[in-house]
Order: sequence, then structure tokens, then C-alpha cells
Amino acid sequence: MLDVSKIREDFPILSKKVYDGQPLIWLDSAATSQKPRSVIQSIVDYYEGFNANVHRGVHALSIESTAAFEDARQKVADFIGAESSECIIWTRNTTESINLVAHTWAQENIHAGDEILVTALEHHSNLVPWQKVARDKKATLRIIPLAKDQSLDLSEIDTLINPRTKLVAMVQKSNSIGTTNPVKELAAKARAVGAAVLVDGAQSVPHMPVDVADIDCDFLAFSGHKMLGPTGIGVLYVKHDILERMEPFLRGGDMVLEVSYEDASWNSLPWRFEAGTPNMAGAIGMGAAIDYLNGLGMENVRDHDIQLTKHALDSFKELEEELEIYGPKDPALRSGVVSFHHPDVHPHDLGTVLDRRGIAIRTGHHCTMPLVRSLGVPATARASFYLYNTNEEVDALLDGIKEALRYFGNGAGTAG
Ligand code: 7TS
Repeated sequence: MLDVSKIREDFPILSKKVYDGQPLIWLDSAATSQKPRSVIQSIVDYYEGFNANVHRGVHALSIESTAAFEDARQKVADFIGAESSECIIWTRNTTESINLVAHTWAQENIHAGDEILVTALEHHSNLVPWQKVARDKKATLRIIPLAKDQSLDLSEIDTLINPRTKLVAMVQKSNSIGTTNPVKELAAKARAVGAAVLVDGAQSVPHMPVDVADIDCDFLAFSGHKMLGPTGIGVLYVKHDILERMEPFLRGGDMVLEVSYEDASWNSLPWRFEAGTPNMAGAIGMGAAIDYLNGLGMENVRDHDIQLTKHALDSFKELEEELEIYGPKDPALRSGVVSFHHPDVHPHDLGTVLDRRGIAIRTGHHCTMPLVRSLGVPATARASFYLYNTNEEVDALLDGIKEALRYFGNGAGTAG
């Protein structure tokens, strides 16, 4: 179990008051998480103590910054059970990680007539790049649909995953409705037909134990900023034997071994995929975030999410006549995110009423436009939880929603 009141003391922003002294209630961690003091301090320490470009200098500061940068890479490798730190490529975020695969591996491995399979739950980041690959390569993009309970409908999976399938690219935990997908089982089916497997771990890696060897995926993409780390740093894990055969993505400094005016050869892994000066402070901050998460234990982090989600779903039952709540009902199949909609209250109005009470949620389509449209609404209101949230904050959310329903309910809102 997490000691949440102790954890909250580590997050300076959580003592912030907004408007006329309302304590901040941060229920928007799926968009970005708040940062503990240790992460903020690690970035200050870097800039105050050993700021220098990595892999370049013979001087003391570059040796120190390179060691810290590579140490953070090793922490990431250990955190996700990667076979080696050579499999960890620093990127800017999940979006860049997925695009890297689309611009390198997919160019060599997807051909006319092939199929790429994604799920109906994808964030645009794991959909739009594959639309382009499919279009350019004359391949077909197929979608695993949703079942009635808004988990994946796997009834046709043995047709959807077939010998033409070359890539299964799937989100592990939906940012929009919280559904957790059985990626390990789907990866096994993909392997059986020789397809590669990419997992979008943007919402899973921060919230639950994720082990690439256990899932047996080829690619895993995630972002530092959703897991207590800074913005501008992300990760692409690639299985070693695949990475060895992949062409570089961006070309320039640091990714090369030998360069003549005519030609160039490539640096060893993983630097071959990291052209230009990387985000040193970001990587070091992400290493500090991993230290913090390891100190709590990812199983405890996941259990806390499940407990908060269960508390929210139980409390929301009071409004179940009026409020549509999305995602599977079983907290074991979903966690961390509760998305909802009221026919008489536009999500933006709801978000504004909650904001005046200091409660930050996200409203809109959450970069899952096809999914939200398939729910029959233009937008939803979404509360997302993390390790610093409490049941009392969930109760405050419910009170705020009730207040908004009093203002706007029964057709009095701006959007009916
Ligand atoms: N995949 C999933 C499942 C996500 O939730 C997000 C961001 C991304 C990919 C892209 O991550 P990025 O770091 O590259 O932006 N999700 C959200 C969200 O739910 N609200 O704001 C960003």
C-alpha cells in the first residue's frame, strides 16, 4: 500500500492553491504527471554541477554527464526488463518513438498486400503513422473492434491476425477510457503468424509493472513526462536482433563511426539511433523518476490506481441514471482513467465548473477521435489518477459533478 500523504509531500505543486484559495486537485495525469522534488532536483543538479555534451569531451564534465546519461538508460532497461541498455533509444516522447518505427523498420518490412493491425482504442500517435505506412506501401490497416463492455472484441481475432499480418501495434492501457488490453496474449498470436509487435506503453509503463520479455514484444514506446519525469524525453525499446538490422532514423552527429565526403558508417547501438545532441537533463530526470517509482514498487502503484478507480466507479453509481461512464466495469480490466458524459452538460462546461473548484480534468476527444466518436459523443470528461491522488479527491470530483449537473442539467446546458 502507498503512503499517499507522505508521497504528496514530495510533490511541491500539490500544495498549490488556485483561484480563491482552492487546493489543486490534479486529475489529469494521463495528459502529464506532476513531478516529485527528487526529479526536479536531479535536473538542477545536472545544470549546476555537470552540464556538458555527452560522448564528446575528454574533460571531466563530459565524462560525468555521459556516465549519468548512460546510467539513466540502464535504469530504463532494468525497469522494463530489457535484455540490454543497447535496446533503449532516447526519443522526445511516445509519438516520436512510434514514428521512428514507422520511418525505419516499417519501410523495410511492410509491403504491398501486407496487413497492419491496431485496436479501436488507439491514441492518434499509434494510428496516424500506420495510416501513412499503409497508404504508402499499399498495405491494409485493420482494426480490432470494441466489445459491448468497451474491452476489445477478440471474437474474430484469429481472422484479424493472419499470415498477411506483419505488425500488431496496440495500446496497452487506453488513455481515453482506461481499458487494459491483453497484450501478452495478442503478442503470442502475432508471433504465431510471424508478425512483429509494437506496444504503446504511454499509459501502462507509468502505472503498472511492464516487462518486455514477459510480453515478448519487439517495440515498446513510452514518455517520461507521464511517469513523473520531465517533458521532452521518451523511450523506444527495440528487441536487440531487430535493432541490429534497422536502418538509422535521423542522420548527423554522434550516430556515425566513420565519415568521408562520400559516405558514412554507423555507430554501435543504441547511439546509431540518436543523431544530434540528446536531452541530457531529460534523460537524467527520467532516471530519477524511475528511482522514485522503484522506491514505491510498481505493483503498489498499480494497486493504488485500481483502488482509486474502484472508489470512483462505486461513487459514480449514485449518478448512473444520468451519467454515461465509459470503459469496462471491472476495475481489473481498466484503471487509472474514468471518462464520462452527461447528455445535457457539455464536457467543457463540466470541466470549467470543476476547474473553479480547483479540480483539473481533461475534456475533449483525448487524441482518440475515432474511439470517442464511436461512443456516440463528440467529447467526454476524463478524470485520470496517479499515485498521489486520494479517495477524498475523487469525492470532491463527484461533488463538483453534482454541482455542474445542478447548473446545467435537464437541458439547461449549452449543449443538449
Ligand atoms: N499513446 C497514449 C496511449 C497516450 O496516452 C499518449 C498521450 C500518447 C501515446 C502520446 O504521448 P506523447 O507523450 O508523445 O504526447 N496521451 C495524452 C492524453 O491522454 N492527454 O494528453 C496526452
